[in-house]
Amino acid sequence: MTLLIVMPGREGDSRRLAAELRAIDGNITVEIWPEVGDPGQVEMIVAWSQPDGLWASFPNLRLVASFGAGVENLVGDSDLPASVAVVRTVDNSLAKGMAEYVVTAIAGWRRSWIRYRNDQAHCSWRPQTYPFSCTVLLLGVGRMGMGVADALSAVDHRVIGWGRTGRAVGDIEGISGHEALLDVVSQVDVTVCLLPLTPDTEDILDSTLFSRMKRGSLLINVGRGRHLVEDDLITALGQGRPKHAVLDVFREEPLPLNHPFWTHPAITITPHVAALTDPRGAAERIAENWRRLYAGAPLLDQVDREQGY
Ligand code: NDP
Ligand code: OXD
Repeated sequence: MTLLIVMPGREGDSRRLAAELRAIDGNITVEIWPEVGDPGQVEMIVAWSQPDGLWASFPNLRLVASFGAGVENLVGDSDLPASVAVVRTVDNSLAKGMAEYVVTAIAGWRRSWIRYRNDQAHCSWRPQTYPFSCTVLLLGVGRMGMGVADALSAVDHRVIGWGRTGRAVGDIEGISGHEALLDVVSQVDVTVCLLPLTPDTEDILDSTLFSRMKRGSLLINVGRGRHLVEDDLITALGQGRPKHAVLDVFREEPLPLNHPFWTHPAITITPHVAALTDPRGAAERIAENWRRLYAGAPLLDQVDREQGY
């Protein structure tokens, strides 16, 4: 029985994950694609950006683990047999990394870091005031959203969470439904997209939403590029709703050289690094799911393939 790692373009992570898995459980046979001994022995695959048509080579595949939180490339793959279970790999460091990113992005914007950097270049001393209260709307209050909410609450931001079911968690006010979203977005200083990409959430950051945003507000997209209608954002930034966008994910990655986002003064770009999966923490979760697969026990972080997340 073999556990195969299929992460083209992430050779360093693949090697480190394989080493961590072997250290945790010497009985697991770990291979790194495209080096596969006997495809018939492969029962579990850890995947990220897998090539088209991969699954057909592995007739005895039972479980696929995403090397991260997002699973849109797995649940959206009609070639993946329905009998194969899908899990996410979400260790604590992923949510902490996301919390750090969002808190940093909001602080940098509220506290004028870009302006001070420019002022420093001109030896210019120009103190700015900043708003003393801040309300943040999280689109998605799952594993990432909860970590972000805790970190924002710790610095006294008010947090509102928009989810499919709209349940309140801890101090977070919970809402659901598109009308409620359009209503609340006009009252918040920052909107953060932390949604999974599904047919229901694709293109959610569009002109309808932007037209209802508070003038001068900040948009952060750390979900997926396909949540955002790019042309709508450029028009909306021209109208100050939102005033600035921090974008970590894009429809095409890497962002093409000639893309207008690169030079837009109201857009801050990071290269899909908001939260990185740590091979060590991931290996613990993956090895546990390997054990559970053979014990017939409930899997960690199993995805509802119908629901899409
Ligand atoms: P979870 O599955 O834990 O949470 C998803 C949340 O989205 C839930 O609150 C869910 O609502 C809500 N949701 C799903 N569908 C809808 C809908 N149609 N309408 C309203 N709310 C909806 O996911 P995670 O928090 O772990 O991750 C979220 C996403 O973050 C990932 O899928 C990935 O795309 C992105 N991500 C990006 C990273 C980066 O580096 N940029 C790193 C890690 C993740 P409910 O609670 O009601 O079910
Ligand atoms: C993830 C990501 O989904 O890194 O984990 O985007």
